[in-house]
Amino acid sequence: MINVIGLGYIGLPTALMMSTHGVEIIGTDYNKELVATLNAGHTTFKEAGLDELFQDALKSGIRFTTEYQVTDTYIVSVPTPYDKFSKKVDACYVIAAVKDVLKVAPKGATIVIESTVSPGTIEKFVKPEIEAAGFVIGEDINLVHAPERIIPGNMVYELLHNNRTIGADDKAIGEKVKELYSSFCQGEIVVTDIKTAEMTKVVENTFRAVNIAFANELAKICRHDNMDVYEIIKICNMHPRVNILQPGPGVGGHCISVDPWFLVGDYPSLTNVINESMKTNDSMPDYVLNRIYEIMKEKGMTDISRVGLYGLTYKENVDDMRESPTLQLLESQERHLATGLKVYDPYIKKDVVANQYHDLSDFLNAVDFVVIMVKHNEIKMNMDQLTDKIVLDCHNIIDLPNVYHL
Ligand code: SAJ
Repeated sequence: MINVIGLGYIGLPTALMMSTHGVEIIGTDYNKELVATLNAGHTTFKEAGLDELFQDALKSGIRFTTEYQVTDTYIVSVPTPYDKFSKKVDACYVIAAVKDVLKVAPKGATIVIESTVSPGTIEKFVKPEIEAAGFVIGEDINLVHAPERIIPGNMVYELLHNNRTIGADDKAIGEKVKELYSSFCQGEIVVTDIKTAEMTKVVENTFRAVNIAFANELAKICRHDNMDVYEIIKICNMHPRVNILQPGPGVGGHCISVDPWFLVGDYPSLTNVINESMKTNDSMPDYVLNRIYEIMKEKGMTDISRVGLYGLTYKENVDDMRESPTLQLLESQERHLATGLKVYDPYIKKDVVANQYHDLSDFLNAVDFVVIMVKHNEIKMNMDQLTDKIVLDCHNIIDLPNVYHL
């Protein structure tokens, strides 16, 4: 039996996937409300295919509880935020989960950490906890790092098909855990050591952050000299060895906007490109706010309450708002002691910010100027409703004349 600790965006789908592939699973989370929701037969977030997977896992016998189980294998998938001041990874949730596991784990148990951590975190912070509890690593407790790679919006497919990395300092244990993940994973599974696995995960997300920053910087250069960044990227990408990403209103989510900071925090004098890239991405919500101001001035608009932000989530077609550029923009607006921007997102049913709408038509009736912050399919399908609006399209998806861009 496997005890999956942490039933959030990664732990829940992973637990469900294993359960539907013949592995006996008990999911544990300290959040009583979350466990109650799952036990009442409901998932806790929206994701394509998740509800079906959940129902299948229930039939396969998955159970959810707040209690840690006595078993031989634990998978820890709890959040790893970064410390806003030092930029270093904050492994407090991982450490707390491991400590709780150690209270019940029998000798010989394996703890697999899925949470993203910076290179050396397991050595520096997790191993000492295990030793302090009186266990000998490699004899009493085996440690493995198995970072996930699934993308919100396509999690179920990617869980099945992505290649994976297993980090274990004891090769035989690595192979054993590889076998466990092979129960459902159809991709290639590479076994390496723990520190290499930690680094690969952070590097993958850093690669993307740096490349998005490059696209964002190009958007700024092109705006400055009145060039079409999208046309330029399109042409450049016809070169066989060039593949530029797309500029946007900022980078959100819990991965690409967070993980690269771990490297900046740990290697401050060696991370110039990464540091500048993160600052470039973080500057985008403010840049959009400035574009709104410029366009309002050009159009002779003075009433900010006639401007609406379309989209609150960190990216399209998900209900996840973590580190969302829209929230960053609203915070920046407040810091400038201004308020009044209207907001709407089809995926956010609860009131989370001021002046939030829950119906597209009501929202559009209330504004003259729409800023496309997120490219949800809904707005692509309702483009005709924007013909009489001023539009700032931060994703180049609205095919109408008179649309402004980043
Ligand atoms: N974005 C751009 N321009 C682009 C692509 C993305 O501005 O060309 C923005 C998006 O709008 C969004 C952010 O970047 O705000 C991140 O979105 P994403 O869809 O690229 O990635 P995430 O954060 O949802 O998921 C990433 C994935 N990592 C990589 O692609 C290297 C995923 O595979 C990881 O599992 C996940 O992080 C994670 O958990 O680490």
